[in-house]
Amino acid sequence: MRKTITTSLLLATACGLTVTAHAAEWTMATPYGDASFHTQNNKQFAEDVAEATDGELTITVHSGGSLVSHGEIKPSVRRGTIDAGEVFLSVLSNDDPIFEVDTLPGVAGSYEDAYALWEATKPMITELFAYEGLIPLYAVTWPAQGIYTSEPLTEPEQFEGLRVRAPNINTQRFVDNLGGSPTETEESDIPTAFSTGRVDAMITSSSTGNSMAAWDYVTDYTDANLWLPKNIVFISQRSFDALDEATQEALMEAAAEAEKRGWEMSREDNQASLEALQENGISVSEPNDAVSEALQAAGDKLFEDWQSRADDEAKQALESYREQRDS
Ligand code: PCA
Repeated sequence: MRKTITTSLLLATACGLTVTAHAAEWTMATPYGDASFHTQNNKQFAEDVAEATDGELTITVHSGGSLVSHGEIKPSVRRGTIDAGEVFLSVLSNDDPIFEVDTLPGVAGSYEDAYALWEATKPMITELFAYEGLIPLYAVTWPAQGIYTSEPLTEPEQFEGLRVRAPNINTQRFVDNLGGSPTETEESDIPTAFSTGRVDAMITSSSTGNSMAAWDYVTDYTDANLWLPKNIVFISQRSFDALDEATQEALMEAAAEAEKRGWEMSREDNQASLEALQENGISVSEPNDAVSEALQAAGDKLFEDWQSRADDEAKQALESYREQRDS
């Protein structure tokens, strides 16, 4: 884009014309497919930005990992290959444990609490992104995570050796704690993982179960309300700085709207997806006492492990969330 501006300015100067800079055209990559409410929200955000800026800034959303793979999205925005990206926040946990605070059982088990957790951890997350020349635009939660199996989950022993698909490292640890055998698999690879027999079960939300047609592979969904993990959408500071002030403002306003809308969409999608799962033959239930106890024990271990890795700033952010939640 910068090249285009330079060329047109040079041409215009050579011809003795005055011009205003060309409109900015951004690319945004997300690992999630068009059926995901996150992608729909991002596309709405792009439309809002184009409208609010009169086309001064247009954003093309490339979904389903079609432009850049999940693991490459943040490095690509940092390098400036693309302008904006969306990732599952907790996949960044190797950079800092604060990024996986929303995948710990028992920390935030409702939409209200999950949002309060986001507010309490946002300053630290924003600061860490800023070190890398990145600006978070908005974060939106998935519905609570549960467990998909191909038989009713009634006893903790069923986890022994169960090959469970997990979307991030923390979920893999959780499966390990339960005695299962975790495999990290991208959302878009779920159908292949099941059809090739690589996994027997998966941990994800009602939404992903619905958009990935879980009924083709499993029969039961245990709605265990494990945790509400977020996606984060971010841009490069460099791309932002290249915009004029009015465009920057319009962008940030649309981002605030997208965050609000996204959390609403998540709630609605959870309801609609739970219904769709059942309409398609999946039996949805809550965990019984024995299974709940096992999940609790695995979660406690996960939390201890997190505490041993998190620094004081991360622990402080969690503490301030708890104070606010309990006040
Ligand atoms: N769907 C995504 C992330 C969490 C979720 O609910 C996935 O399973 O990959």
